[in-house]
Amino acid sequence: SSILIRASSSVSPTSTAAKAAASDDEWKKLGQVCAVLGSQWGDEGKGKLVDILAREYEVVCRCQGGANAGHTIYDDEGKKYALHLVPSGILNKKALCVVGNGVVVHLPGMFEELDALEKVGVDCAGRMIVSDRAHLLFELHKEVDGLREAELSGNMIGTTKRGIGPAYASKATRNGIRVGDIKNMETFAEKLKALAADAGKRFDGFEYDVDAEIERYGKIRERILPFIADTVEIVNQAHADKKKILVEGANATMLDLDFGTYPFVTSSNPSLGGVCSGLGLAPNKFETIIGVAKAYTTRVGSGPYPTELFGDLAEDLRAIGYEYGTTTGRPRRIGWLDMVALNFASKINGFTHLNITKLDCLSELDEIKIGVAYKLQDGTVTTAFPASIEELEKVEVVYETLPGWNSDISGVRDWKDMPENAKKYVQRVEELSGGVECRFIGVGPGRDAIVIKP
Ligand code: 2SA
Ligand code: GDP
Ligand code: MG
Repeated sequence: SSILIRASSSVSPTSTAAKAAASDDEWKKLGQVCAVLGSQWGDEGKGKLVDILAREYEVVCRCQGGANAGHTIYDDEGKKYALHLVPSGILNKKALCVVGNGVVVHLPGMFEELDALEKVGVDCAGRMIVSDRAHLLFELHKEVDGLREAELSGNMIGTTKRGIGPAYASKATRNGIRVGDIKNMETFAEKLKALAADAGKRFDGFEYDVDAEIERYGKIRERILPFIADTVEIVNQAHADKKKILVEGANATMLDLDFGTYPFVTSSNPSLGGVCSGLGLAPNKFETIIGVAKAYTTRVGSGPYPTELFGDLAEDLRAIGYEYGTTTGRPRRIGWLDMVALNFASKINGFTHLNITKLDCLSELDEIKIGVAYKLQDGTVTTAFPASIEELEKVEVVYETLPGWNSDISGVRDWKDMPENAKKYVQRVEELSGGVECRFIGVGPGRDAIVIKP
């Protein structure tokens, strides 16, 4: 798969805000360690913010998930990049990119991604390291992902079929294989055979040429060795040396294995707990935790979605926001902003700031709704996010309606130039979130299309 998908004509070269902001003190106030996390069901625009912030950070880390993530970035020339496993800091030449221990790594896919980046002129050599403790994701995990989904037939999770769940299952079962294991090909081969035999016992239709895979990894071995590092030591040393560390969340809190709409979730913890355990950096080191939230919501895959929209409005928003999966191309489901879910995510992660993205996509609406509470079947109105998906499927959302601004804001770069009703929308989100500051407001896909709220 090509990383450079197409040059976009709609994105202007970096000009005002991002450049000015990069030298602005605002960035410095974000602290030495900053995490950018998804607060909804993914695809909030984390990649874009990480790419912008990466200019000010020396180390950019992924901590969980794998190539199920799809982070889209436009560079200064408007070239589009879709990153999956490689941290979005790769476009900043000065940043060291770290793939932490909590990530599940498909090595052939990772090298494909790096090769595609090199091909379009992104120099990756010596700029990325991979944790020796990270688990390897093999072709067999993808195969099992597909077989499990097929078994679920009508109740499919709607995974990305990238083998994520099965790879984390191997890790938890304790028969997984770690990146560091590739140093010894003899024991590596034994472990892979045992892993394949295990899957063969469980699934009738399991097809996997383990010998061919061992041979493939024998070849990959030479290439991966220079990447393998004790990232726990390196990241903590970087911290001790006062280097600035940025964390790129993948997936999102509502897809969290513990806090999301289980079982319609991913198999890692995209919330702050997973960041700490997936990197080996202690919680008290995190000064800034930015929750990224679309001004509306989207979801790919199955599962309850209280504020989901259908019909013309959903279709219009899908078209305006180009809401299709970055990894799989699947159309995303669309809904109103859900403050019950957002406040739940804020509680779990301790958001210090919010980045409201895609506010420009709401510009044509006369009225904008925000879900503020759920009415349960017994009539109780709650602002707590229910654990039970049966209950969630039956909630009635209580909405607040705000007037639209009926003007294009994609060219706005300064808060003072924002239409009054757009300002009111952002301020209302801040109020409803209990005062979490909406520092960043996305008004377009390009690097420069960001407004920093004073
Ligand atoms: P998986 O593959 O086991 O992690 O799938 C489990 C659930 O998690 C959802 N999931 C995602 N949701 C939104 N975006 C994701 N990344 C890609 C993107 C998705 C794509 O950026 O667009 O291209 O389709 C992502 N990854 C996992 C998934 O839909 C399941 O609901
Ligand atoms: P991520 O997974 O959170 O990094 O998000 P994705 O890259 O999967 O999806 C977000 C999409 O929205 C991408 O196509 C981005 O280019 C785009 N995007 C991000 N922020 C904005 C914004 O403020 N406005 C618009 N119109 N598009 C945005
Ligand atoms: Mg995405």
